[in-house]
Amino acid sequence: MTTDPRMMADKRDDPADETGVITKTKPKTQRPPLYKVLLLNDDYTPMEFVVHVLERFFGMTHAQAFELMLVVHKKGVAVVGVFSFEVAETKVAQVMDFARRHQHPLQCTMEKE
Ligand code: TYC
Repeated sequence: MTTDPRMMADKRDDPADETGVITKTKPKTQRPPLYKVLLLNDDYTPMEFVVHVLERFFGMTHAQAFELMLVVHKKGVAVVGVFSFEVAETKVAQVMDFARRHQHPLQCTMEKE
């Protein structure tokens, strides 16, 4: 801070000048958008396969995975995780590829939160 007139190019630095009322600028930090990864129910994929998927690709314990599998089974769909775009895209691709290789119709999608 200065009161020397030769140094007062910026009005915000002058305590006597009240014409420039903007005293602070808000730093606008941009958070990256998040994406929900959804698992959909179907009539054919075995429950144990879904439990395995949730353990393998979403880091859940067997108990967590079993509980969430039942939510999908009963309600039709559930959010299994929230990630950045790239991580969500990778999870969806991993699940879809794993299900396809085992010839199960399990569907996994993503949507912006
Ligand atoms: N509904 C399936 C069954 O009864 C189990 C299942 C659960 C399938 C969750 C998909 O995302 C799913 N075998």
